[in-house]
Amino acid sequence: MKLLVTGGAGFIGSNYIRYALSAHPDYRVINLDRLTYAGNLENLREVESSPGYTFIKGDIRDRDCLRDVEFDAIINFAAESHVDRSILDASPFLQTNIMGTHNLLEIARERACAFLHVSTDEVYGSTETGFFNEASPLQPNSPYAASKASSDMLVRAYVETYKIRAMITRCSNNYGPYQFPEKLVPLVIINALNRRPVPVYGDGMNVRDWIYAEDHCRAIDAVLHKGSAGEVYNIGSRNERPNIEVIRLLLEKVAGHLGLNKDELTGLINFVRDREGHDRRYAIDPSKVEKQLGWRPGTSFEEGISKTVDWYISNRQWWQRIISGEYMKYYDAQYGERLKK
Ligand code: NAD
Ligand code: TDX
Repeated sequence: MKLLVTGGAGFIGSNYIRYALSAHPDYRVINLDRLTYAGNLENLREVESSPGYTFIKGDIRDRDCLRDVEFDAIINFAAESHVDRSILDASPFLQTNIMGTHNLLEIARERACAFLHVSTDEVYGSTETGFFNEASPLQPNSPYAASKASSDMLVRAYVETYKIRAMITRCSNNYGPYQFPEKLVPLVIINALNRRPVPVYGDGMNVRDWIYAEDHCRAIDAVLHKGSAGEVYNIGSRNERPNIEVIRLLLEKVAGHLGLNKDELTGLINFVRDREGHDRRYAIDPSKVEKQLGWRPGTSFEEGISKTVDWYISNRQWWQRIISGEYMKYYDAQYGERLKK
């Protein structure tokens, strides 16, 4: 299997590449990534010299960068992924998430290869009650969610019109190693370690459904191998929590590491102005992927949060280099010269 992974230098993509190369040593994985602020080749240090791994610096909006590259399937992780940034400026979200996906769909059509599009539960919008299933209407509320919903619609249209072999996964909120520190979980851990205020949007009672990234990666692999063309699969861990509960648990774990009493860091909690259009609750029903593909999450929330806090504490250099901007230099040092030859 020769797999093109787009956005493989980001959080979930890099977790997937590590997982795929260890679960399937015969795989060839080509990582195509534009290395935006969220792309970091330091996420892939463990695998960068594996014979099965190749990196290409390229943009999913540019058809030419894939002209001479062969592959059997595409997994599309590449995206602008942060809701707050989409509120400040939607344009890069529309460019990459919609136009970039369209470009990949054209490539999948031309080459008749399989296409797995990694989407999000945010496309369904917010609900106070019940759970979204794969047939629920798409009601995106942020520019980010609208761009992902648009790309999902394009995938659907290409399946219907051109009969391409595409599938869509819609996953809930991920957390785990290598998540960029703009997202809630790493932001809380790092701010707590630095004894800085932890911003809580609104009343802290917005609910998200949390999944450990490695579980998401296993689900993607299951869909790649056992999923049916044209289908959508919701992926989630049945693990809803209000933000404030997640934040308190993280502060407790960090306090434990620092040898403090469990409530000693709660004074860092700082309620701030709410996010515009802040979705109140995300909740998906993952029974289709469970029943049809036999996937189950393997990591409980308590365990996953403990592992994640441990990881950020043991890998301070990784996030300190992001905060200082040093990580941006890694590409040139590792690949720049080699690629010029
Ligand atoms: P991320 O922001 O950490 O990584 C995105 C990666 O895409 C980066 O490496 C970036 O350099 C790359 N990229 C951006 N624009 C590109 C372009 N034009 N061409 C090539 N590469 C480009 O994101 P993530 O959290 O790892 O999310 C990965 C995917 O999973 C996204 O499609 C996202 O919508 C989806 N998703 C994320 C979550 C979550 O909780 N993080 C949940 C469900 C779905
Ligand atoms: O500082 C913060 N304070 C806060 O209260 C941040 C960064 C977030 N929040 C809240 C907003 C959300 O209710 O925490 C919740 C989680 O926020 P994010 O980490 O920004 O994630 P979210 O907006 O839920 O979107 C995420 O999950 C779905 C990913 O970023 C998306 O890429 C994915 O599709």
